Amino acid sequence: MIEETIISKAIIESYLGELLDSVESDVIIGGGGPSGLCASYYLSKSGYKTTLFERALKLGGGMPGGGVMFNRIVVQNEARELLDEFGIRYKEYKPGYYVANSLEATAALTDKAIKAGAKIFNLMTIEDVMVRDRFVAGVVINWSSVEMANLHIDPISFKSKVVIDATGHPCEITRIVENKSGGPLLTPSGKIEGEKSMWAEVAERFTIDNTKEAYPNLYVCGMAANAVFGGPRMGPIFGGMLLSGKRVAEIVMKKP
Ligand code: 48H
Repeated sequence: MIEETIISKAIIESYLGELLDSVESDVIIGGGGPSGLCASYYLSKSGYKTTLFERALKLGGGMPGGGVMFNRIVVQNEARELLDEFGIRYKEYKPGYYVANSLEATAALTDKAIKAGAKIFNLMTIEDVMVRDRFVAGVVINWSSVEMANLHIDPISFKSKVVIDATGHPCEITRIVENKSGGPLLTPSGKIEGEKSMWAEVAERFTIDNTKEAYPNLYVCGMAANAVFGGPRMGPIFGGMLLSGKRVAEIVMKKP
């Protein structure tokens, strides 16, 4: 015999328990694309209480779509060890260029992050941040369906020592801080510098070099790093996204 109300209670209790526990975290990550998932894996694996909010139903951001909807990604030599770490299979296409299935890559990143202990909430949008005397102290979230239906429903707040903006091209969290905090960002102009046109080689290096603090306690990784600090885009090569996710985790772990 199967009792439907037991199914309901199991889902509600299990989900709400995790949500309640995540109201205070060490690190909150906005965005579950490759860089955010990778960061959540390394932070959780090292014992950091890590919560990730993803607006969409499914994780992976721009990764599952590969290049022009061909579900393949390319990863360069420098990031090959990350493919091994996540158990993502690949083939060498030309020396130094590895091609992988983008669906397998997305699934592997998600699986490893959750099993390492990251608490991942999909269908939730970060619509604001908490700022205290010029540092970020957490995020303000609402159901993505509320945002999509344009309903006037107040959000709730989640606190953390660090927030990571992994929202990709739109760099949404940093944009909120820029618009509302009243203080300059830690960029050359004090504002979002803006993403530049495609130049894969420069862009891949730029992502890693600019994975850093953009405002006190707010770090950027992945495509958001290029958008915030003014780097080019790179197309469907994903090594920089993975390396940036790992790097932001390392930087946060070194933070006093
Ligand atoms: C909650 C949000 C919010 C919000 C957005 O775009 P992503 O895949 O980001 P990255 O940086 O990990 O990877 C970038 C890569 O996919 C890419 O676009 C590349 C390599 N482009 C190169 C090129 O030339 O175009 O993922 C960001 C995620 C998405 O899933 C969004 O839904 C989510 O963030 N998101 N989640 N609250 N306010 N904003």
